[in-house]
Amino acid sequence: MRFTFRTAGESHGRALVVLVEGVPAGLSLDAARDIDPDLKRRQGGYGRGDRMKIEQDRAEFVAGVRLGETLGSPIAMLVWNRDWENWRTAMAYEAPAPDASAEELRSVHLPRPGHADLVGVLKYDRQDARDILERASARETTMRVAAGAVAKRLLAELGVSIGSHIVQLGPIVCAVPDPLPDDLNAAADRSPVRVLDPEAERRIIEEIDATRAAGDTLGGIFEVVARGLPVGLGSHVAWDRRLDGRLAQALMSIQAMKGVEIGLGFEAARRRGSQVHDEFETDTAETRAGGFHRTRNNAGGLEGGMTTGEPLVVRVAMKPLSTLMQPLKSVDLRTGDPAEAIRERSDVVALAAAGVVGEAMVATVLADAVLEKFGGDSLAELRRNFEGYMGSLMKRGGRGAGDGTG
Ligand code: EPS
Repeated sequence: MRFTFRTAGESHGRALVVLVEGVPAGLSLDAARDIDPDLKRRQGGYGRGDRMKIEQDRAEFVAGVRLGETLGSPIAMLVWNRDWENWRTAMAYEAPAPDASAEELRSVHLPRPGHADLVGVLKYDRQDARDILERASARETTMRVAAGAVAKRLLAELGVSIGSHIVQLGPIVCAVPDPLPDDLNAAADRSPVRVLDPEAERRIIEEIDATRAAGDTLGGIFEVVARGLPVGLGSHVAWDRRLDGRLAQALMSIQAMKGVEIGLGFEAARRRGSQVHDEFETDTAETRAGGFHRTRNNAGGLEGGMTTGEPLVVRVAMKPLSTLMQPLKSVDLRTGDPAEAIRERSDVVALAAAGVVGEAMVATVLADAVLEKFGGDSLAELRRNFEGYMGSLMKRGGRGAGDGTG
């Protein structure tokens, strides 16, 4: 059994949908309790545009859940776009009236540098870049977050929790407390820019205001941390089973992400081995890590493409949003003449939201790795398989070789 999902939906279409497969039967799941809080977190953050005043994303189940529990069947969810009311003509499913104007259809002929607009119209042979940007829009991440919330619910049953925070916005680097707060999301969500450094928070808000005034945009870096993972998710035996690669793919697939670091990341390349690798000690209290402890976690919770039992720590770099109110040079697709890119309503920065999307993508990869290792058609079966593995790890009791009975 594997955890997979597929989203569909255009930014100003009628609704966004997602189909989630692989969730075992018997998982308690409630949209208002388990999905909507993350949808709301994704809509927040200082620097978002006016669209977020229109939308109040709420998930509705349309399949796979009955009487508050999963059935083991595909789970289908839907979020209505409230803005659709304002886009009924431009985003109609039917062919337009012969006299419909480009304005009415909100056609886009001035592609934005950095966006999917230009390459998309060439590749898909479209005249109107709206046919591309509606799907390329990060509004799609709403349903990634919905799928991720289901994955988080499943992982929580095994004692795994996932949180995120912002570590850099534009040029401003945040101090990161060590250790991180136990409830990372509760702490980060108290900040309008989801940082754990009040001094940096003040400077970040100033930077966002100045950037907005200049008609420009910002990016930055967020960090996702997953705690409570058992040792041994993923595998060293095949390239496509290595968890580091799977995480990087999932995170890089988020709109506007340009880099992924695990643990020390690029910094490891600048140091000697002795300053990088985490030494081992036995520690029977470290049950999730199989009775071993690492003196530090530079590896970010992964060795050989497998979880170590230490916290998983991943950082992701986001480029500045490509819709600028002070537009960059472009070309009119109808004439080939030089022009300014369109000024669609947009955000100045969406990094706080991106961190929530990052949590969701990490959750889906980890849920998949859990199902790959432990399987089970029901939650009870998954739990038995998980506990059997944890029990046999503890029989080894921090010894390098098992006694053959475990
Ligand atoms: C986006 C442009 C803005 C953002 C949108 C992503 O939307 P609009 O064009 O409707 O103002 O608000 O993000 C969301 C709608 C969202 O839910 O995150 C874009 O072009 O990518």
